[in-house]
Amino acid sequence: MLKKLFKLALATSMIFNSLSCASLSVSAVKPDVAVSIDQVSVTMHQLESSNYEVPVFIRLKQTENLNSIEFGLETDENCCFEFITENTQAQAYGEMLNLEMSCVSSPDRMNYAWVTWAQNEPYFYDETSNILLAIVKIPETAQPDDIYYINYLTQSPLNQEKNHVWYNYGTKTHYTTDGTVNFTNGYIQVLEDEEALQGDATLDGKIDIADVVYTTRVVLGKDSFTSLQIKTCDINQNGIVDAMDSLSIMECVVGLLELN
Ligand SMILES: [Ca+2]
Repeated sequence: MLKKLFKLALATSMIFNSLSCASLSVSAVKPDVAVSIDQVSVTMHQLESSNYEVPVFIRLKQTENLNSIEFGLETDENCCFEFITENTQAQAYGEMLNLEMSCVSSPDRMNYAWVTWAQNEPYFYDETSNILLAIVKIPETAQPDDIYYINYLTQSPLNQEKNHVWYNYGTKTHYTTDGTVNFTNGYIQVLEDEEALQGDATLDGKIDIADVVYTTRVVLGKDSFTSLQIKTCDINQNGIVDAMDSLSIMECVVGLLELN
């Protein structure tokens, strides 16, 4: 739960950082909306560290005064949407606008979500990017070179074909459903682990006292390693990380032993 809250806080700050105000423009031209789903690469080590949960951003950009849009998201049947942001706020002209986003995922179809995006403020002539965060859990059997697709859908939960986009024109609310949606599908690609230095428990590219402390905590059962960390810290290659390995890393730090 704490991890999810942290991810939410991180995503919220990214959303605020990515929002921008552009100049006013009023037009009767049919607006375009672009929905793009991130194409993400993760290493096996990153997957193990994040419990196979991968953050994916869904970015929505409007060119005119969009009122609302609905669309579906579907990922591989072996994956599920663990979490999708449900509400956020955007800043325009120095004011906060409420952007309501609700997501419905079906208990028997966890790899599917229906997104409803709407803004409370009816007159909004701005070019803005809005971002949804989805946490996609991929199977723990994932292997390097696996690809899990995340696709944009127009099919609603009731299996209706729906491409629902509402706009305002001028100063009167006038809804239409014939705008254009340009979409880019996303994916999660699994990569081989990067090479790590022997003894680099923290995987930060250098061997120092932090690696000794981390390894000692693992030896004492107060912390844990992923398989990549075990591989890189099992200095005497006896299959486990123990006090002898911790000592070897210490000797490396003080210059008594060369590990790499
Ligand atoms: Ca290190």
